[in-house]
Amino acid sequence: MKHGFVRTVFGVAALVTAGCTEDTTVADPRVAALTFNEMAGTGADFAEIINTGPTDVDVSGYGATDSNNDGSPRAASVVRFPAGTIVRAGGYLVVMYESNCPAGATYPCFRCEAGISQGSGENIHVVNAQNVAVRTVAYPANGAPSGRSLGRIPNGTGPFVSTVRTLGAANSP
Ligand SMILES: [Ca+2]
Repeated sequence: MKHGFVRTVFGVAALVTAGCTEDTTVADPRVAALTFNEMAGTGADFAEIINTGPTDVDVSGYGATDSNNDGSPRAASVVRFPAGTIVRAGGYLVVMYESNCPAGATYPCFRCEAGISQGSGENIHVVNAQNVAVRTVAYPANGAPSGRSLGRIPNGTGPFVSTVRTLGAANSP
């Protein structure tokens, strides 16, 4: 069971637990152009990250994970991005949660050995080498029905709405 997230504002997660509010991300200029862009907690769970900037971003040594019950990054589940992992300018990185990466993926794709909680929702994170969250998004309970996803429209910048699954590609309503 996962509890605790409430809302996220572009990389600054406001975590409300038992009446207190806590930031779960740190400022990190290296990943400033990255944002969660699409996610699903059903079907093959995944999260897509987009590089909205004009230059490639090297995320070697960073990682992705799900959350502890308090919404913080779960260190035990971190999948580490290996040396040479680059999110191209305007490009994508996909993390599959307890699911395999699509065959023939042309974008960086990694498998995290934890699922995204569809029933109760949870925070999902990009973490730095110290497992501190540098990007966090709250996947809401039942955020996407089976076969669909929750993605930003317009792609990369808009609010999260119901979308078709477009792993490693621009979102579509
Ligand atoms: Ca997409």
